[in-house]
Amino acid sequence: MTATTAGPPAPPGTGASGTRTGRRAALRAAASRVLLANWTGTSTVPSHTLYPHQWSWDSAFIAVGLSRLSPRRAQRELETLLGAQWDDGRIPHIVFNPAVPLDAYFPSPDFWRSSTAGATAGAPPDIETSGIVQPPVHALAAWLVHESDPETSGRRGFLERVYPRLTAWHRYLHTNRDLGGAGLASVLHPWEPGMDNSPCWDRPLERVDPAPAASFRRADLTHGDAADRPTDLDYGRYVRLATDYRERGYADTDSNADVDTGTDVGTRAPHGFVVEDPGFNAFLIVSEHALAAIALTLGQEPRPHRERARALTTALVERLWHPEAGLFLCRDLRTGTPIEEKSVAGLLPLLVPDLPDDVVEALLRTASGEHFGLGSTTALAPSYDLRGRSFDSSRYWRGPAWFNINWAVERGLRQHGALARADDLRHAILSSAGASGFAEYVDPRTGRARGTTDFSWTAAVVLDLLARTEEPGEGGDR
Ligand code: 9WN
Repeated sequence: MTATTAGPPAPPGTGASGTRTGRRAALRAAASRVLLANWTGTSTVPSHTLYPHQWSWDSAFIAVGLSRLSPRRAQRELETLLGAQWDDGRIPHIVFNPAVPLDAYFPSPDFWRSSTAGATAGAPPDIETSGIVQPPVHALAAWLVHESDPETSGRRGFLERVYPRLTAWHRYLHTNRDLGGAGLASVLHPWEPGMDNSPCWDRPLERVDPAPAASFRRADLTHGDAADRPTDLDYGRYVRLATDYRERGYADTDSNADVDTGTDVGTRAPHGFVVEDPGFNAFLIVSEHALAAIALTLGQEPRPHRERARALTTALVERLWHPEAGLFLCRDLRTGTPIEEKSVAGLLPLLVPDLPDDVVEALLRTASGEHFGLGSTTALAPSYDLRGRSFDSSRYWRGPAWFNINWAVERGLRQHGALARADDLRHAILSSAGASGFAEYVDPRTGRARGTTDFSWTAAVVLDLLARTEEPGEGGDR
């Protein structure tokens, strides 16, 4: 696959403004080419080689970037995804393209069997999807897509169409997925928080019996370097958890079971893996605020969304904040204990607007401290603790820096008034994304591209950040 090399934009204030503007235009053109090439006619693949279908949270980030190119296409991206929503409200993490051969990606539709195994949970009969979910970035994305061009959005009735589906999605998370009983949404598979092989999952996964290696065939190693990807043992466990969920008809709780067995979740939720993740819940809170903004625009009542966002914020701090660690930690609901690993997911609550001041101050210190090194030893936030015993600068979510996550951290820094740091991070994202050929992820110390290139959300966040960065004559909207 050809890397699209735009070259980094010149640092702020250097060189002739014409040169800098020219470089920004080249970067924008290169990012646009990636998204146009990855468009299938109704949605965008993350990568034609490694991920040849539609992914849930990818589409949310992609829609935000697409809105800078074509608001109509951005709306279509989200509406295609929402078209595969289940009757119980869940938005599946993959919507399969029937034209793509089964062996192009594993687990394929014949593994998930959503239209049959998921029928009781309300899976659509005519579209094949996975049965698990991904972080709820969608309402935030819908709001940003609307904001980028309110006129087209209003004319097409975009918010009217997506609002009921987005509220159903949140209702699913607030009810079916409140397995800890404190209001937070739980994840049932390491793919659900989007950070598949994070060291946070090592302990909870030890309890899961891996499916035998001979029972499935990975497709990812055909396109990716094994050193950049999860191990076979990880995959065996992913397959076991997904198989068990499918065999239970993708039911989130077991209504026949006794309620309390001493752990956080008891037997109500008979899943091998049940975790409260701060990143997943931070996106849920921000998206709940976005639903309030959407409701207000549509002349509906925003208060229930605001109240839910407030209640979730309180639960997030009470359950997952750990002052001695200086960040939020995941909570393993099978044991009722925090997972003592520092993941960038623990910094993502910076996205949440009304956190206590001492929490914000501690998060800002942790982001630039020895564990994440943001602005000191690293230009982009790594996915995992630089000093952690499982840190690996190449392997997927065990260290590499990811562009969607850094986009979110940038928003969080800006929101909490750390403007100079947000500007530096914005510049680092633009520079590294272009120089790496829009890599899926990069080594946080060297910036070397890892995973695949021409990756959609990397291009998308570039388009969004370029549009937000004011340049004389370009009409940015910061
Ligand atoms: C499993 C598509 C997805 C991202 C995830 C990322 C990776 C899939 C995989 O790719 O996960 O969902 O096959 O490894 O971890 O965040 O949404 O880009």
